[in-house]
Amino acid sequence: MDQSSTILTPPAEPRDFGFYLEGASVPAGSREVFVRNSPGHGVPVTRMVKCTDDDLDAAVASARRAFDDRSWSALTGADRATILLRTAELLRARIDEVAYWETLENGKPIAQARAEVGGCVGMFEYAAGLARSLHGDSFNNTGDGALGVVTREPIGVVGLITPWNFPFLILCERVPYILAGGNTIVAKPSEVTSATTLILAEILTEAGLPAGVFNVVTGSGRTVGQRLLEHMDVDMLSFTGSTAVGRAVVEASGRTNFKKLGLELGGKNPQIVFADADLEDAADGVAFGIAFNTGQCCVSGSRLIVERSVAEDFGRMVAEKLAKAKIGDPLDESTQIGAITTDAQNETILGYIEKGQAEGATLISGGAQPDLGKGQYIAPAVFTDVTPNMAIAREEIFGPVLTILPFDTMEEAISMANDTEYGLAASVWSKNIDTALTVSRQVQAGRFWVNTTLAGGPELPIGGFKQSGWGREAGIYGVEEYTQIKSVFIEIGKRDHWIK
Ligand code: TXE
Repeated sequence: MDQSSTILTPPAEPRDFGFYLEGASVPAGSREVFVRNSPGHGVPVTRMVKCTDDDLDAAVASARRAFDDRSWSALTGADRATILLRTAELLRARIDEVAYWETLENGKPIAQARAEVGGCVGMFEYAAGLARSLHGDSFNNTGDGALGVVTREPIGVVGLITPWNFPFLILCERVPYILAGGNTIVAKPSEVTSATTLILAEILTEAGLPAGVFNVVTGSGRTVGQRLLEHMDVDMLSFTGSTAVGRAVVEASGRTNFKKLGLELGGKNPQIVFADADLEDAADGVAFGIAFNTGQCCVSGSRLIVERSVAEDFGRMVAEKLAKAKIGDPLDESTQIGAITTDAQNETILGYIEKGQAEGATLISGGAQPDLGKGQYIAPAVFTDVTPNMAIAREEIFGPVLTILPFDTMEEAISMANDTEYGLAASVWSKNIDTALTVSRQVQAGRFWVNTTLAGGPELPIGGFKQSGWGREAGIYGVEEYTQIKSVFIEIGKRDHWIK
């Protein structure tokens, strides 16, 4: 790759990646491989191993052994922190490289990918602090004859299934916290975006993570993914992806060993804009919230709920902003909106744009497919004349499609915001503190933004209310999810005998 020019280019030949077992990369050998084409360029960029059932079993066995031999879980928090900090350092030195492969497989703009990977460095640094500060509790209100101690124990082998929209960011919102808690991991990245998970495996080994603590299997969700869900030797599973597969995850756990689950699923997130907001800021925020990552974002602000008195003007302001955002080659530094990641997702989004019009909504801007001579792109679409029952207003599209619904009172805005099976994220835009705080208290969402959107950091937990998921990732809450509590009751001195 030529890092010196402004526009990088895809590799001349696809790069081969092995899967990752026992602290080393395993080449394909006689196994089948699959090729990933860059959605922004339409050329092959990576080749991955189609892991077999035996490979998955070997990865779980590797994680099991590394957990049971206590080479990781019995380290001091300080020693675990040292390795997490070294990982952060090594990752910082490889930001450009990780961002390059992320962009090639996912289609997101390179500048955005670089910022995401930079953010991941902070996840490892923060989790290092948590490894040192994680602690239990004690109860000395038990009289002089006893002491109660509560310890936080790792859960064991954690399966980690991640999607293609933020392959590295979603991984790093989980891995450092899982490791900080003393667990071992078998990761199964999305089949279309596995490269950066495999690069992280290399970095972790170089940082000194014991062999077998972090393993990666590549391949399809229906084969190796499903086997990971059902595996009797996996103690917990963290899944991020579609609601449909989320259901399969819950069923598999119930059918097998009741493994603990963490789920981050879909969203249909409201952006509530009041007439007293700074409308310039709000228009920029709403445009960013729907077009960032081409709307392929579980926390995209896809439902604009705006006070009627400003609805028409504000809709126009957002449409004008979006029309100015630069759609282009994801490897171009100046690109703001990149490619749609998969052919299937491209079809889904175009299907919804058609359906919206067929249902009677008015497309006021976007929706076309700019011809860049390569790759697949969609200009952000904005719909007015939307009713709450239309599919475009209810279903997660996972693309740059914004629906506008006007409201008259705050109560109505809150009830429209909550009129969804999901509860992942929401934003309010208002300069009235009472309005902003009342809405923030009453909207059902795991993440809430006031006068901003899609913001956060390693300290802040991530997760959903309602059908958007179970549990929380990141922050102190994230590491606690990957621990279990043991209570120890200690008797001091001579026992008072039951049988005299
Ligand atoms: O997701 P899948 P897809 C939503 C979004 C999108 C839709 C479909 O609406 O349009 O899901 O995307 C693995 N057992 N989100 O089809 O299939 C798969 O290999 C075990 C929301 O890509 O859920 C991948 O690693 N694993 C979302 C991961 O699950 C299985 C992010 C996600 O893929 C499996 C992505 C199985 N049976 C999509 N089937 C969010 N919340 O951010 C698939 N997988």
